[in-house]
Amino acid sequence: MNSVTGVSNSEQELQTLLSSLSRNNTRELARAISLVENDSTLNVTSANSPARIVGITGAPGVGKSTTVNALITWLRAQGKSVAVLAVDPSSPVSGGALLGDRIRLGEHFLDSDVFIRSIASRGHLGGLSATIASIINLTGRAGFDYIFVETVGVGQSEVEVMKYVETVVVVLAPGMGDGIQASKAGILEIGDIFLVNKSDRDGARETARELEGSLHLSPQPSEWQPIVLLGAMENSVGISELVASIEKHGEIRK
Ligand SMILES: Nc1nc2c(ncn2[C@@H]2O[C@H](COP(=O)(O)OP(=O)(O)O)[C@@H](O)[C@H]2O)c(=O)[nH]1
Ligand SMILES: [Mg+2]
Repeated sequence: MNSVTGVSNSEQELQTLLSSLSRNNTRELARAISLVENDSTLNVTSANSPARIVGITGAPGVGKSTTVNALITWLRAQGKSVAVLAVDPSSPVSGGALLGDRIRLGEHFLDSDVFIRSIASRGHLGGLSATIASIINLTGRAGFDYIFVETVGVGQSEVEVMKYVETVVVVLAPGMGDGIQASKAGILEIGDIFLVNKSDRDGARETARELEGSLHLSPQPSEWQPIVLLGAMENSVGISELVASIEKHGEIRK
């Protein structure tokens, strides 16, 4: 704490970093994120960034990270810059799941237009929500075209995190009882786009059909009807449809 201004050292450092945040200086972005992560009194507002902010959620193993990887590859080919925030609300330190993601996303680590960051929550639910909002805003201020927020699973914390994105993509896979899991967690209500991944496996079409059935049962918001897509993200099958749907939803949200 500065005894004259009453401003904490981390607040001061954050203000300095904010004035120079850019895509070309991800070291400063990373530092700013750490400050916000470690001090829940620090808040960063959005500053109207043009970034598309997209949540990727779904049960473990359905292929969320594989989907993010396919999205990065596709968007980079279009010259877009991409940030990925991998949120693990349950773990105080980055666990095995995120380590696996790191390896999978490894091919993008040397690309300066790709920023990948794991976010582990040290606090409780409310703390995480405030923190994730600030971190998304920081990343937006750094000027990325796309910000993907990937969660590790489906649960109340994930639903909470998805309040801070514009477009929610729910990933499911055949034969995992995900539909049931997702509906229990309240994920079905918040999804804008449903991706039934692993369409190379048996049962994907059935899962998509069941999903469409259950979506029609819930009351729909007016301007956007949730859509169900099939894909096999390991081979980027269906990636152009996924990007097109994300774009379309983004335009409606503007
Ligand atoms: N058969 C098949 N497997 C996939 C596909 N996409 C991902 N997987 C596999 O599913 C597993 C979990 O993927 P991951 O992206 O880590 O899932 P996450 O836990 O939701 O992030 C990995 O072994 C992937 O290789 C796909 O399109 N088809
Ligand atoms: Mg993952």
